[in-house]
Amino acid sequence: MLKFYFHQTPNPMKVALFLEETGLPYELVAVDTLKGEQHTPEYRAINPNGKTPALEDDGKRVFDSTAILMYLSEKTGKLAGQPEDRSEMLSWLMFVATGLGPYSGQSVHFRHKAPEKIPYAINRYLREAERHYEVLETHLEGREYMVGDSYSIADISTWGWIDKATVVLGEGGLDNYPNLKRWFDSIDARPAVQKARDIPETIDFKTEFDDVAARALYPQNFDKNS
Ligand SMILES: N[C@@H](CCC(=O)N[C@@H](CS)C(=O)NCC(=O)O)C(=O)O
Repeated sequence: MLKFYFHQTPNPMKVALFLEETGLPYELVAVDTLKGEQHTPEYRAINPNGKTPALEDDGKRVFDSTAILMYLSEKTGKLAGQPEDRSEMLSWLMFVATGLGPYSGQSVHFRHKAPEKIPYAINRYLREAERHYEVLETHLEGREYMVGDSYSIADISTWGWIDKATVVLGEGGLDNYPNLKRWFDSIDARPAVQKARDIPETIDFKTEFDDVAARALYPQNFDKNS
C-alpha cells in the first residue's frame, strides 16, 4: 500500500487531494514539521530534501509534491489530462512548482514569520506572488480548468497554493482576481477537497511556535552548533 508522509501544509495537501479524488488506498504517516520530524535520518532516507510531502510505493520513494502528482497520475492514468495537452500540463505544473509555490511561501515567511520586518523582502515576494496570481487570472479567463477541458493534477497543484491566498496576499485574498476566484470556488466545492481537509483533523499536530519549532523550520537563524 502507498505510504503518504503528510503535514497540514499546501504541498502535502495537493497530494491529499489527489488521493481523495482517486480513492487510492494509502497509509497516512504524519510528519510533524514543528517538532522537527522532517530532519530525522529515517525520514531523510525517504525525502533527502527534509520537507513534506513524500510517498513510498512498493519499495520506491517519491519526493516533491509535483513529482508525486505526476508519478501517481502516470501510475493510475487518472487526472493526467489529455496527451495533446501534455506541453500545457508540464508548463503549468512547473509554473506552480517553481513560481507560484516558492514565491507564495516566501511572501508568507517575510510577512508573517521572519524575525525582522524587512520592507524590501516583504515587497519583493508579495509583488512576485501577485504577479503569479495575475498570470493565472489571465489564463483562467473563459476557462473552467487549468489545462484542457478536464479537471487534472494541474488544478490540484494550483489549488494547494491558491487555498492560502489570504495568508499570501493579505485579507483581500482573491478579491482582485475574479477568474481565479471563480475557478478556485469550483475546485474547492469538490467533495474530495473536504475529505482532504478532514485528514489533519484526525492528527494532533503541534501548533505552538516555540523554540523547537523555530529551530526545526528556520535552522538558518541558529548557530549550527547551538
Ligand atoms: N518543492 C517541495 C517543497 C516542499 C515544502 O516546502 N514543504 C513544506 C510544507 S508546504 C515543508 O515541509 N516545510 C517544513 C520545513 O521547511 O522544514 C514540494 O513541492 O514538495
